Amino acid sequence: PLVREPLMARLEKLDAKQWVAEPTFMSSAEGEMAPINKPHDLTAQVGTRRDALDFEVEEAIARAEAIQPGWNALGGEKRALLLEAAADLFEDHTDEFLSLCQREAGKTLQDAVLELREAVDFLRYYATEARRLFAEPIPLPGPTGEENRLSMAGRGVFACISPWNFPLAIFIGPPAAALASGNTVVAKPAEQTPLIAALAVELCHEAGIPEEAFQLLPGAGDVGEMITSDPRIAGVAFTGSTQTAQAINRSLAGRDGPIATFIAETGGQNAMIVDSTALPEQVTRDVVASAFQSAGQRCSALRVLHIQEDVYDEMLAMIRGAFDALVIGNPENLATDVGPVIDPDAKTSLERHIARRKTGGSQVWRRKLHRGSSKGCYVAPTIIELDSILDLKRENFGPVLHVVKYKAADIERVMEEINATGYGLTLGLHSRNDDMRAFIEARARVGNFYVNRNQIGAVVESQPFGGEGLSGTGPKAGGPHYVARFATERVVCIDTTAAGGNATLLA
Ligand code: UN1
Repeated sequence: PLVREPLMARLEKLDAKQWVAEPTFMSSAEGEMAPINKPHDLTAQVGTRRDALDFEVEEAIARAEAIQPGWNALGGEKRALLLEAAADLFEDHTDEFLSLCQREAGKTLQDAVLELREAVDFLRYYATEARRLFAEPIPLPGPTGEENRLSMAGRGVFACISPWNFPLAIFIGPPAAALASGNTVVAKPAEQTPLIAALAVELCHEAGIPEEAFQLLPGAGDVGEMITSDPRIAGVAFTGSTQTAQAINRSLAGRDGPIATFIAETGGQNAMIVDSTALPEQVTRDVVASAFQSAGQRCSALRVLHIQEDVYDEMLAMIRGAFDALVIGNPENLATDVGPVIDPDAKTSLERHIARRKTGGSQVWRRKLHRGSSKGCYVAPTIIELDSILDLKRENFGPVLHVVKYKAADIERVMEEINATGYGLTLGLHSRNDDMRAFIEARARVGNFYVNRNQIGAVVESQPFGGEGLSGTGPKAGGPHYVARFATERVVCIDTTAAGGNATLLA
């Protein structure tokens, strides 16, 4: 009896469980319950979601606003303890989170484990940051007779809008930072993955974070739009597409009231450069992981591989060999490397892109899909040859790798083209030439530059993550400046001379 059931058996038992996502404060209103199905089997239901109604959004913000001063007054240490208690509860619910990552988001077990790890790391790291930044006011210099100090406080109510590709880690990271800073939060998860978000919020409440301070508002873009256009929202932390970030930016600019803080982490057109000094086995391993892990559904994922002409045929042959060995299938099977994409729309848009490149005359290699794949949203992993990264007009968010051949003499132009995409998220380099590394590093305009390794899987605190340009506003998630961006600074200046300096001047 002391031997615990193996993980896979425990997860299998959870397969029957139906989950529900609803607004934190449910009204008696009868909203429509929408089914959430597995991306890899659209006939299998995981649970239901009820979107927040307009008046529920309205009331949620009012509640969050009312409790914010009290939450802020708790101080950094107490807020840190609550976030750490939530992290402990997340770990206690490992099975449920892994099961939901697989069933609701179509993640492989490996991805699900990494996702939970990252969520817990965010909670613990931002708790540490709450202690560091919100402890005692910082004394500032000044002349004798003047006392100056600076302290940090929450801004008010933060809206956190998160994507389906990291339905737990990126759902919880920005709210954890906002809460750490003394803000209260209304969180809208992606419409595809509200169930895992609902469990995360529930556990935060169980840990002692007041329900009013962290509320869930499930819904699609209209709910997000209603939240961000509300002048009571002091800041928005958004992760998702560049287009949506631009729309939120316009909406924030157009509203009356306080100037909102905007933190956005968006898309990429991520490149890797492989020169003739690179180690082929290492390149193969890292290219395949960067392009196809998580079915390419990471904003950090490699999209355009640039290989030096001298080694192009050899490298591509090895990469194609590893590509041909990828196991595509049900993410609930342990052996699977590549699972489904998130939904039918994602599949359609990727298939359209691939078809267009084929018609345009590009060389295209595709894997065959497994039997039974038509029940789910599978896109066969694909490699496409291109002349230039600038042939791509937008991010293709899935298991599609583009390959460009370049001549050593053209490396300057290659870097110019990569920068000309306007995105600036991740860049990879495989080279054993230190001069080449210095050359690329000096020209790279990306948030995260990875050398001789894969270019995904940034670790909280070790590799703070986030881009520039079309890829986002910074600051870097999981880095030392992130939590501070959710806060406001207040300076108190006291005249400590007996009569008071101004009084003396006026006399
Ligand atoms: C995202 O995909 O939205 O480094 C960003 C990584 C992850 C990327 C998260 N932290 O792969």
